[in-house]
Amino acid sequence: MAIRGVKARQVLDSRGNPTVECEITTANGVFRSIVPSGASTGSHEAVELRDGGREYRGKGVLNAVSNVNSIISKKLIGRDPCQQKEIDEMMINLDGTSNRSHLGANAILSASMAVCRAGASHSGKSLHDYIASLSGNRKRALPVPQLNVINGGRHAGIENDVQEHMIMPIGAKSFSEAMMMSVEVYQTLKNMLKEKFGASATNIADEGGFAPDIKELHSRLELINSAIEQAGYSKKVVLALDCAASEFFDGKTYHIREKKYSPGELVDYYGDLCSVFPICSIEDGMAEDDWDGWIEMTSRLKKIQVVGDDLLVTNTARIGEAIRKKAANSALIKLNQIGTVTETIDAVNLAHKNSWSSVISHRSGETEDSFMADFCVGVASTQIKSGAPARSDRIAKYNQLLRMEEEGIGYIGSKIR
Ligand code: 2PG
Ligand code: MG
Repeated sequence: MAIRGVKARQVLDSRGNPTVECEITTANGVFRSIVPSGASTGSHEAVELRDGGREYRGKGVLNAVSNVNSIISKKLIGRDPCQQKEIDEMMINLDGTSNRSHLGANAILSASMAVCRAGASHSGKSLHDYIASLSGNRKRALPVPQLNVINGGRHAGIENDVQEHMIMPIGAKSFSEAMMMSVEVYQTLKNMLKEKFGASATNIADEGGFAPDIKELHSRLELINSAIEQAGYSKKVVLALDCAASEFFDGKTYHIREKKYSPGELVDYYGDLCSVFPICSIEDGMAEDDWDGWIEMTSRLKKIQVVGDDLLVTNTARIGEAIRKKAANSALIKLNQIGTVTETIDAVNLAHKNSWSSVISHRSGETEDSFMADFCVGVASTQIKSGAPARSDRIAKYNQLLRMEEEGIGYIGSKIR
């Protein structure tokens, strides 16, 4: 049951940018994986290798592809794909840097995920059951989705603004009911936007959500909340934000559109929003290195989930530091922020051991690969963030969870923390 072949190629992501696909061949068949790519990336993330130069405006990944085909493949062929941990460690050592800048996190992750799929097959398990065995998790539940219905910031070409306005169907009884409620809210919102601002307000951005140019955050939340009410799901569907605040922090002051906030004033502002709207989670409310801002936000907004994305970058050292400093109470998890399946599992386990929640997340540049949906159930994360209920790059993950529901796996519902 050894790995017989390793082949990477350059394919495209949902924004038309090149990305790495890797195929691992064993006696059981061909196992494939594709790496996603972010836009509002944290500066502490593992390095995504890009070629530079003229082709694809510098965004080609042929060097990363060649690193898989000529360097990584030599070390993988002949190995047992069930040795995920040893294989990931081997690739980390082969790279030899702390941020994967030699081989590229995109090269390493493509192989790591494809090996994981091959390992699942050779263990005779589904991918999520196999990931559960790798992570030592015995629980099975389907996560609450965080669906980004209004896209802002970098994902919609709007400067100095909150990036993601999400809905969370915590009151559903099953994952399929959760998706039905979310779709109904999304389509109600679409009609409301069209009536109020005209059809162009329903144009969509990178993560499948609408991108209306509505200046006030308050007004955007009011609209989403009215859509929830009109669809008949008050209290069953609640709100969440990803502010991506590193994008509007100048080192001292936060700038949301033309308003300015000190870190303390920004916490006041979030607190006011939470008292008016049913917001249960705020991600990246503070910038990636504003540790004092994070500590203040976590201590003052005790009732909500305070999620670190750019702050933590799926890195156990940063998650450990945030746990010690009480700088968040939840970790956003992205496989390509760190570069291997094993390190991502370690990041989730560290969060859970310290009574933090975790949210498994897509990137704004996505693909048809639904690995993260199996990963989410495998590691027992209570939430998944995969964009709006629109566009196949987003829907692929939700559809994979709908398939898992047929195995009799229940819905986590309101027990997200
Ligand atoms: C985020 C992600 C995904 P990006 O900030 O959480 O929504 O965006 O992939 O652009 O970093
Ligand atoms: Mg984020």
